Amino acid sequence: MGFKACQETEVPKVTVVFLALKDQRGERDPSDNLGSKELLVQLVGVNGLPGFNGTEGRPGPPGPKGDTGDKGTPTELAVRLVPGKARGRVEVNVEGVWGTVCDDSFDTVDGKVICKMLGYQTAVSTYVASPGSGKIWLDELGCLGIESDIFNCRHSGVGIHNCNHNEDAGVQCV
Ligand SMILES: [Ca+2]
Ligand SMILES: [Ca+2]
Repeated sequence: MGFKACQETEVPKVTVVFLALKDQRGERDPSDNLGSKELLVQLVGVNGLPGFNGTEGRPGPPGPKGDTGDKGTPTELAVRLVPGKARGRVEVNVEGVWGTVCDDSFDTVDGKVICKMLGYQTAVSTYVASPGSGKIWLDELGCLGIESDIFNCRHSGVGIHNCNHNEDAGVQCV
């Protein structure tokens, strides 16, 4: 009897219990060298079951407002009739500056392209309009009638002309 005797006879039994516990957890390593050191670990006991999950938290406050989107670029028409709407002196816009069109070689085919740009079907007549002022942007227009932009028609070059404002072209759209 006594501590010494207990240690000698009972250590092997406790070792078996420890092996079984390890098996339950599927962690048994055959190379484990079970000794008295590991028996002390077994005495600490097995961990309890994990607790239940906590309840879900409340939703957070709404996020801040997003930035305002970029402003769209307004599509300004590059042509207008003065005074308009369907009839007037032809004026075209080049980089924000309005100017006129010389009536040299100007006919209803050229007028048609302008009228279509303004949302009309075609041009029925052209005439020498009341004089405009400032730039004379186009001269010697030679449209085919299929162009969607007056600047795509053949002409003598933007700002190149031999005209005066008493030759400013006018058109009647329908
Ligand atoms: Ca000319
Ligand atoms: Ca022409």
